[in-house]
Formats: sequence, structure tokens, C-alpha cells
Amino acid sequence: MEYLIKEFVQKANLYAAGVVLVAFLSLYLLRPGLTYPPGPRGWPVIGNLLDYPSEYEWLYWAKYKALYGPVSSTTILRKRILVLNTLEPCIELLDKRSANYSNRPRAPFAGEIVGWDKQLVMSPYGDHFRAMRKLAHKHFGTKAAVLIYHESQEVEARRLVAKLHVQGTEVTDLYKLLRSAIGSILMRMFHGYIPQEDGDPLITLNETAVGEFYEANKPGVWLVDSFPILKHMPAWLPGGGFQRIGQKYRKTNVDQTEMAYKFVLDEIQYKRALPSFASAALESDSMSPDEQHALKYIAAALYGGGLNPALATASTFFLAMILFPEVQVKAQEELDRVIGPSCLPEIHRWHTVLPLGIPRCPVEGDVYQGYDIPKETLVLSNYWQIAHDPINYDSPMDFNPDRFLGQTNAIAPNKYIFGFGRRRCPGMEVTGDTLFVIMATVLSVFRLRNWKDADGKEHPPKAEFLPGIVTHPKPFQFLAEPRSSEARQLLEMLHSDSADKIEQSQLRG
Ligand SMILES: *[C@@H]1O[C@H](CO)[C@@H](O)[C@H](O)[C@H]1NC(C)=O
Ligand SMILES: CC(=O)N[C@H]1CO[C@H](CO)[C@@H](O)[C@@H]1O
Repeated sequence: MEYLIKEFVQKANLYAAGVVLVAFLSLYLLRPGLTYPPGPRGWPVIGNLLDYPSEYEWLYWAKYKALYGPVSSTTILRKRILVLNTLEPCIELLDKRSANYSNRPRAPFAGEIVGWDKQLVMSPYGDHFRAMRKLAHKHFGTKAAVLIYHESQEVEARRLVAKLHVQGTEVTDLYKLLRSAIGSILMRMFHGYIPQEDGDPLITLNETAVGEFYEANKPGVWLVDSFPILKHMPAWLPGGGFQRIGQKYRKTNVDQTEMAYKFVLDEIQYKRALPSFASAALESDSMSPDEQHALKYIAAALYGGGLNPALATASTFFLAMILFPEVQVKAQEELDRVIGPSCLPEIHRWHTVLPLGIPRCPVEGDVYQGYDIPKETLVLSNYWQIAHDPINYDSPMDFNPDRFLGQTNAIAPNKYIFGFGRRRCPGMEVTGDTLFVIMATVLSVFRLRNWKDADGKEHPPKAEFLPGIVTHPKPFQFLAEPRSSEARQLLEMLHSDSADKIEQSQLRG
């Protein structure tokens, strides 16, 4: 009712009171409560463009909660944006009304020109999307289905600690080490492909593709996103250069998908395929051409979609263990009892790596609590705000895994950080396992500590994070010390080449 009155008062400034009264009454009587959720007043045409920050957007949207309540809205360049800052509307709209909210906003450049609209993350809600989800659910949607991937996770986690051990006294390249470990885990899991240590052709292709994905999705960079008609503009016209860039990106995108798929087909033909998501699907199901098409894309998408969030979470784990040594000690004392149930959830909560998720878009117009939500509204759910709302968690800025231990009513971050409904991340189980194995392996052999300079002065890392759709910790230096002499021996053994070869042959055999 309050918002109605607000709208009413605003309009009264523009129109004669009598006209508004008639309009209000007919609106109120005929179509009860059709109005947009509350939000700031904007300028004509550009709307609230000028207030919009170029980075750390989740903090900007979080302010809307205090100003306008849990559900608010605004307009930027005539695009209606709905902002959900608490859990209830996320569950109600994105979960319970999932059929209506499972679309993605149209993306002429990244989606249609570069072709990311075939990949899971940007695919419109339809048959291709449903076929991909079905395969993903069948082959790793459940705890039981992901068991077969444990071996790859463990092999790569051991390789990671062996490499950390070599850098030991001054680890500066954590990001690169984690990227190679998690990248290899994902490739083994999805295609049974074991990448080479350096310059692997598929990894290189992937990295290029992922980089181009973020470039292609940068808001405001590609004019064709605001004027889709430009899609038909020939590349040779002045200003048509985006077409050439688009075709180049498209080639990387297609190549990485086709090459990985062809690899699996060949391995199956020569009867030497390692167990993987793609080989399991190809060998167990008799697949129609449409399903094969879906398989090709879902397998590729899982890698591209899984890598960055897992990487950001794993490096946040290192950061948190160094900043909160008492938590590290506790986790080491009770590795299994503590890491799974409390440490990983707190890392997910403390630093929400996908703070705003990925925008949704309703298939058809909807009404929620009397608010009008037109078709094609951009729907943002602010997971960062939910994770840092004192209503949900005491002292939300503190890092405190204990909040998830024992009898607790703290909401498990898994309930929201992976999204909702039909667009909930299909890799949730597999990512949880991968991160658990990495965390447990690292903590069982290392004490992670502040980096010390030549004078012995300690330099604690800062709890600072980079902007982006996926937000990573800023790079930091630290020290990885073997916890005991047994740990040191083990690390040295893992590091020796022979250990590597034994593992390779075990995996092949
Ligand atoms: C979307 O919501 C509207 C209004 O609530 C409803 O009439 C329509 O059936 C919904 N569409 C789908 C696909 O669920
Ligand atoms: C997006 C993407 O990452 N594509 C592929 C990269 O290469 C590996 C090799 O098997 C595939 O697993 C990915 O699908």
C-alpha cells in the first residue's frame, strides 16, 4: 500500500490531482496493485545509469535493501531490473515459479554472434537446455553419481601439494597452480582427458575461450547488444569490426567444444577411454542426434562454467586459512569432522564468489506481491547480501565456521549460492567434492602461514577481492610449510617423477 501511495504522490506532481485520482481508482479497482517494485527515481531514457558503479555491483544493489526493502527495482537505459535482496523472493520466484524465470536475457553479441547461446550458461530455456540438464543430472547430479570422480580429484590434489612443496617458502603463483589442478580435474571428469603439464593444446584453447567469454559479456562494450539490428551489418562497413571479432571468438568456442568431443569419440573407438562424464553418457545411452549435440555442449560448458568459481573458492580457502590460523589448527585436528560440515560452507558464505549469480529473465510477465514484473525484466538475486545479512547470520563479516557446527539455524549457503530451480548449478555435488578433496589434502600436509621477508618480518595477506562476475581474492604471497617430518617425506615422494608415473599407469590400468 505504501508504494502505491508513493507512486501516487509522484504522479500527483505531474498531473492534475483529479486525473490521477481517476487513474488510480481504475488501476486499483480493475487491475489491483499493478505497479513496479519500489526503487530510486531515474532520469528519462537513461534511468539510473549514472548511479551504477562499474565494479563491485553487489554492494550497490545491497544498499537497495535498506532503502526500498527486500524486493526493489530500477531502470537502466530503459531496461527494467528487479533486485532480490533476501531469500524468500528468490525461492518464490526463481524456484517455485522456475518455469517462468528460467530464461536468460537476450545477448546479441555473446549469445547469438559468438554462439554462447548453445552453451548451458547462456542457453535460452528450451529443448536444447532441457536435454543438457537431463544429462548433467543423470551423470553427476547426485552424491552416488559423483563417486567415480574421486580418484581423479585425489590424484590431482596430490600433484598440487607436491608442486606447492617445491615453492614452499614463498608461494606467489597460487592462482596458476590451482588453475592447473582444478582444470585437470575437470578435464579428467568430463572427457577423461589428462592434460600435459605445460601448454596443453586443449587447456590453451579453453583459456582463450573463457577469456573471450568474459570479454564478449562485458556490458556496454558491444553496441549490437543495445541495437540488435546491427547483427545484420556487414563486417566491411565502418564500425562493422565487431563482426570479425565475433567470428574469431566463435571459432574458438566451436573448436574447443568439437575437439574435446572428438577426443572422447576416438578414445571410445580405440577402446581406451578413461571413465568420464562424456564416455559414460556415450556408452550407456543410445543417443539421438539432438542428444549427442546436447552432450557435446554440456560437457564443454561444465568445464568453462566450473573452473572460475571453483578456483575463486579454493584460493579464498588459502586466504582464510592464513588469516585465521586458529581455524586452520582446528580444521587440521579434526579434518573430516570440521572441513565438510563447517569450513567449506563458511568459505562459501564469507566470500560469495558469484555475488549476483547470473541474471534471469522471465519468459512471460508476472505479478509478485502486487508488483508488476514485465517480461524481459533482468532479475538479479543478490547472494552476497543474503550471505552478509545480520538477519541470517550473527556478525556476518566475521569468518567463523563454528556458526555451521552442531545444532544451528544458520542457513546453509548451498541453499542459495548455486542458484535456484531449473537453473541451479548442475555441478554442485561435483564441485563440493573437488573442493573438499583439495582442502583436506592441503591441510593434512601443510601449515599455511604469512609470508616472511628477508628480515623475518611477516606480511599477512589482505582480505581483498577483485571485481567481476566471479570474484577472486587479490593475488597474495604466503608460505606452505610441511606440518611434520612425515608430511615432508610424503611430499618429497609425491614430487619425485616415479610417483607421478605410477599414478598415471594406475589410472590407465
Ligand atoms: C508466468 O506468470 C504469469 C502470471 O503469473 C502466468 O500467467 C504464466 O502462466 C506464467 N508462465 C509460465 C511459463 O509459467
Ligand atoms: C569451455 C571448455 O572448457 N571446453 C573444453 C576444454 O577442453 C576440455 C578437454 O577435454 C574439455 O573438457 C572442455 O569441455
